[in-house]
Amino acid sequence: MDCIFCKIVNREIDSQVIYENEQVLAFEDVNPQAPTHILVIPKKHIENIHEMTADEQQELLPEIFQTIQQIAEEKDLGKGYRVVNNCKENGGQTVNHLHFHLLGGRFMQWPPG
Ligand code: D5M
Repeated sequence: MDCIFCKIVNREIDSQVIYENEQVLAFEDVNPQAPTHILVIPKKHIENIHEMTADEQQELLPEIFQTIQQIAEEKDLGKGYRVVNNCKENGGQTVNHLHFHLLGGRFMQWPPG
């Protein structure tokens, strides 16, 4: 499968890994949109949040959100941050491996474009 994030998981291409455990990987976004911009992904290839089974949700979403909380602590994002998931084409998803953007270190505008 030709998935860039699977290649990052398998260390076939380089990335700046922030955290990893058995199920989850967090790494720096290559095109940062904020002073802190980290992607948190399941290691397992799941296309997007809409394709997650109920079992995958139960197993992986707590891990992903605990990882986000932990990184936010480590990155000193006590003033707040934004978590973004883009789902499929109209959601602005460009990499078809489920990922959550953790953005922080500046004030976030609303609504998004
Ligand atoms: O976001 C996909 C995100 O993935 C986008 O912010 C760039 C990032 N990206 C793409 N390739 C890489 C590599 N190789 N390393 C780190 N980050 C990467 P989306 O929500 O799908 O639009």
